[in-house]
Amino acid sequence: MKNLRIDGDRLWQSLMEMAAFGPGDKGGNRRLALSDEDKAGRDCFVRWCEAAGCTVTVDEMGNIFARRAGRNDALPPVAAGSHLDTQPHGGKFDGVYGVLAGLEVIRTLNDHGIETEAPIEVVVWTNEEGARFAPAMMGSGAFAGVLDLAETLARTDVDGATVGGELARIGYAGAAKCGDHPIGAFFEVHIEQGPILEREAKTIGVVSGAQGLRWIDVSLAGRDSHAGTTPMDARRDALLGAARMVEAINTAALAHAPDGVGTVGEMRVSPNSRNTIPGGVDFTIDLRHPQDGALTSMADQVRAACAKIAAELDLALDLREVSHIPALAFDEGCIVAVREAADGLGYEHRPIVSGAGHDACYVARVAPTGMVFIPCADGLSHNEEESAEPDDLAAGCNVLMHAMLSRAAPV
Ligand code: HGY
Ligand code: MN
Ligand code: MN
Repeated sequence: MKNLRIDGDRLWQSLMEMAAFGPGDKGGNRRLALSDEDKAGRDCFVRWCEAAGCTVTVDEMGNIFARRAGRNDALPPVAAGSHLDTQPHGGKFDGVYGVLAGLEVIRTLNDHGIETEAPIEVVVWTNEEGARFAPAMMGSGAFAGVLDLAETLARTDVDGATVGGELARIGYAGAAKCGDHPIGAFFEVHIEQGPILEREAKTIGVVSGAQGLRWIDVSLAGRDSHAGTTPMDARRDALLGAARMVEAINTAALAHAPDGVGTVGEMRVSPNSRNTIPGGVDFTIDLRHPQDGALTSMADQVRAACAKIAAELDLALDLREVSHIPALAFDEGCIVAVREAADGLGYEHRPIVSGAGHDACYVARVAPTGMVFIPCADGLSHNEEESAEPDDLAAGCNVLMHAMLSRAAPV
């Protein structure tokens, strides 16, 4: 069994075929959650899994579970998985790699006629990115019982479409009860989305945990008025307030260096007319830190700064926390399984904490969970130029397979 290897060419080919669904303008992908492009990718994945002999079930949140039977189907499955949805300017590997690596494990076990005691599953979690519908990691969050299902299905995008309505429209409003699906162990393989593995020439990151995350939505209300006739001291300029708050958020992150990070990624200005002083601005805040205490301190500093700026400019301020995922440690047994698989395969590896959020962060609440990282070029992700080496993709998939087999007991 220890000489078992996946088919790296087939894995690469499947990644390139999946990349055809929702191509971006610069070689990456735009496959927003529950869009027609996401449906096309999902349908393709389901076809591939059924062709590999899997039975496929879909739950109320659109999470897809492709199951390869084990000798004892009463045992909870050992699962791999990630997400197929992408950022608006996404790459070909973020999320997709974890899904198709899981399928490649199943295809390899089929090729070699290997039976396992426990079933093997591959999971596609709905809306990991949170780009179209906030919050992120929505499907896995509802599965883990952290996000309320009804509230999640009612979340809307900027055009007012709801998660539930879009799931029904693309045919993935499944019958299975979300969360009523025991998992024996879950492993997610993912590109690092940062520079460490590449910089240190390590093939595998043995992920010990993930940093904490807070997402806050901000609405500012001033007063629309004429850009030419309104004196400077008579304005209630919401965009001026937002600009100062963006600077304050950056200052709060830097004040918690070297690990604190803060970003304003989305902003909508109203009425967005060049000769009207903006009376309304909505924007998003993304704060992260490996220590929860420091993350809270950053958030407190940001809230205080926003309140002060709003008062100075006579703006109404509404702050809404839409997501708070505390820093977490993965299951020690799964971490060891990943490390021992990397050792057994002879890959250079190092322990690493994830800077990004992942579905594994929520699944870890309900099942023993581990992650495997591989390098990506320049540590770049959430960018169409995201790329990874075929050999690294194959190495991560081999580690995934052997870590899974260590828990699924091949017979
Ligand atoms: O935001 C994240 O960390 C993930 O890529 N959705
Ligand atoms: Mn991802
Ligand atoms: Mn991502």
